[in-house]
Amino acid sequence: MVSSGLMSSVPTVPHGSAAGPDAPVCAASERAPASNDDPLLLRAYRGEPVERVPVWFMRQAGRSLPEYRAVREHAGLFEICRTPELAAEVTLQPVRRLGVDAAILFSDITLPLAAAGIDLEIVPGVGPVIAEPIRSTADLRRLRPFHPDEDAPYVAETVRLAVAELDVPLIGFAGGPFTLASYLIEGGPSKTHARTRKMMYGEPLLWRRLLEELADIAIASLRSQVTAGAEAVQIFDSWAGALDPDSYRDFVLPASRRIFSATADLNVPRIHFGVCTGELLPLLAAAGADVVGVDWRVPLDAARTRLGEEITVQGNLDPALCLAPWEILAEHVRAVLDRGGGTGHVFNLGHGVLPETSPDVLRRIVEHVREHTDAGPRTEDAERSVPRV
Ligand code: 1CP
Repeated sequence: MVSSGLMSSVPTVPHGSAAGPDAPVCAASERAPASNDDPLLLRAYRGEPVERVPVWFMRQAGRSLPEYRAVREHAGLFEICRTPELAAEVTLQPVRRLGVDAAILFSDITLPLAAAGIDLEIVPGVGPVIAEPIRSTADLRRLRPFHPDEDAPYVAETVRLAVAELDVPLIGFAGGPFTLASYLIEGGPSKTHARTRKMMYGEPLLWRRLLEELADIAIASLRSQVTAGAEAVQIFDSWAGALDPDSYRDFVLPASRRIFSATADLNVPRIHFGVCTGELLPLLAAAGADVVGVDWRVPLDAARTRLGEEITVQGNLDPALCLAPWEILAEHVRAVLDRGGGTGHVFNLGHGVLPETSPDVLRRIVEHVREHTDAGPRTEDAERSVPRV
């Protein structure tokens, strides 16, 4: 597994040596072709038959871990994100403690917005709060183009530091266009996204310009993370499920497609996720995703029917089950695995780890996923465990 004590053992890599969005990306032309020696996670994302189902948890780094809370006592969230040694350390913490099959970069979906000129703070107990929300064409000017090399070199450096210590893939990520637009327009977290939908329906030109800019920010950010060593990326359009399918198709899909088509040459698996997206699942795939993250509201076998066999599914245990007695939780873990069908499935929660979750429970889930799927495909699953073409 990963070694401990990253902060003392890893030499600092000079800033600014990673390629930005304009620099040539080695990934497309120089990345080794897919091979059986590739990490389990990547083979599962590609839909290949695997010896067992890989597992990681959204929000695995963070408040459920005492070692994260210890770092947080001395540094704010963005301070951690902007200090590569700290951000790499908290990226590695869950891999060491839980034995998961992937690390996820420690950052936040709103960080590139702050780096692109938006006055934004993460307020404890609230989330991202924007001093002056974007509600007009004039406001939109405050959102500058995002150049990761100059505006946020610490992200690529965090990726490099973490990857040097990891023996599992690092997943990079970016916020999806609807979710970031919602924070910018509402000025912070919202239950209804009412102002967001008001702009979407009422000022479609302004909306489209905003979403194009947000797509460009995500593209630049993802390309820079992959160039620095991320081996898969996830687009968190967490709140896109606030929309009906027609509205998503008309008002968000063009921007999502832009992100997926401008990252296709990176040749890494790209995951598309949002909560409450049962009705949107085929559209999340149509954006160009290789993998669709499914929340706990849709059983994985039903999700697969909606998505088609070409798409790998990721999920989808209800995070609240991690607070239930072990036997009940274990039964649900097995149910998720059985509905996932063994092939083309990466085990995860249906949304992020709740802060009150015990890390010991997460570790036990990892072990249980291994025990339940380790013996290779079970007889009844054998048919489904053939490669999908
Ligand atoms: O100070 C803290 O520790 C506050 C909690 C916290 C953390 C740990 C926030 C504030 N952001 C983060 C880091 C973070 N954010 C990560 C890395 C950790 C990991 O996954 O292991 C990631 C992937 C994110 C992504 C993120 N931020 C999303 C998408 C994922 C999801 O949960 O749907 C969203 C929606 C955000 C916004 C955000 N940042 C923080 C909070 C509390 C919120 C949500 C606020 C809201 O309800 O709208």
